[in-house]
Amino acid sequence: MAAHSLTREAGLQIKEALEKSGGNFTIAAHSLGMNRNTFCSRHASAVRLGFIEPQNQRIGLPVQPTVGIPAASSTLYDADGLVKLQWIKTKEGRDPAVWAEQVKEVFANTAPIKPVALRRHHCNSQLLTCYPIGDHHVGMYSWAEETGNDYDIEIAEQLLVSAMRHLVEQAPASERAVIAGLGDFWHVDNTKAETSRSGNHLDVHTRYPNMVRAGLKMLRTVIECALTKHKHVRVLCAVGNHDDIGAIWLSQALNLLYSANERVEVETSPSKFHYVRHGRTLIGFTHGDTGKPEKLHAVMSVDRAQDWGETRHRYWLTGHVHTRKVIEFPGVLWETFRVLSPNDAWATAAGYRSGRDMHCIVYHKEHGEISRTRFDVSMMQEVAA
Ligand SMILES: [Mn+2]
Repeated sequence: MAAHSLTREAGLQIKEALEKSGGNFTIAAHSLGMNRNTFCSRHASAVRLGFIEPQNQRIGLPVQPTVGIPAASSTLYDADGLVKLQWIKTKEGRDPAVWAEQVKEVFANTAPIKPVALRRHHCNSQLLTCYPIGDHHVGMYSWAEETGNDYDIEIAEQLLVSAMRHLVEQAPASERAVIAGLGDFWHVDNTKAETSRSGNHLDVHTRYPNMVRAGLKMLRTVIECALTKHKHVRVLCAVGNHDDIGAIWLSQALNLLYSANERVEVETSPSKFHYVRHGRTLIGFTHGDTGKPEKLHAVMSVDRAQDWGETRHRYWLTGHVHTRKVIEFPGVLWETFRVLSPNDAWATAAGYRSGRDMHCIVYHKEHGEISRTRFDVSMMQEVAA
């Protein structure tokens, strides 16, 4: 080891390292085995001492590697913070060219890493992707000046189709998919703009037949979107408190529409509760207007006693309250979802305020829910663009 001020050789070494690195101080410093700060201060000294011309400091030809490896340095600064004097300690180092040859030899005897094959086919059959559609209230009219957001059959379609396109794009190519209407797909249940259950008169955007046409069209787009990614698509439309009748004929209509398509299965059971089993995963679907959350795990265990015993991951997916909530009960995780549709005037006045989104959830045969993707209504314009 020898301590000395910055020699011409050391200055030129700095210059060469910088030229070889293409002007990158970090790379140049590393090539000389020193940290960047040391390199920078030595570079400043070299410039100050005239070994490096400031205007040419980043221009030059590649040079031969050197064996002088700097080990440490001490710098004396003047009152202005400029480098006044510098001592550099060097030690014998390996010639980088020799070192490079040694590294090459090491890797020459190493087998190249083979790209990992995407076990798509095997992987896909393990997964099921679920697209729960929260209360979409097709046919509802909402006026932004009154409620903060506009809503009509066109906006209903744009929202649902945008959400589905985004979610399908993000979803894995699972073999199975479930499109689960969680109820209240329709806003009204008769031509008098009322629900059939309670006779409440509601704000509607259009005539009932026009609502039906728009709703079927958007659901057809949603199903066909899912078919671009998933081999088997199951569709279920839970009965809500707004569409006691509408949900029934909707299931029947979709079943007829896809009767010739072996890849689509539409559930036509008039039950309030629907179940899908996927390996050791069991998912229940219901609107949520009947059967309190704390009662549903018992409902599932009775309705699907054998499935209950053979599964380990159980879920209830529900709608109705237009807000997100997850509760874990013994043996089952209950969840209720937000919706894409905005509040109508009644809900706005009643003080309901929730975010608006749609999820797609991926379930594994052995491990239950493993991932999910969320579409926020604010993403609609981006997806449409
Ligand atoms: Mn409802």
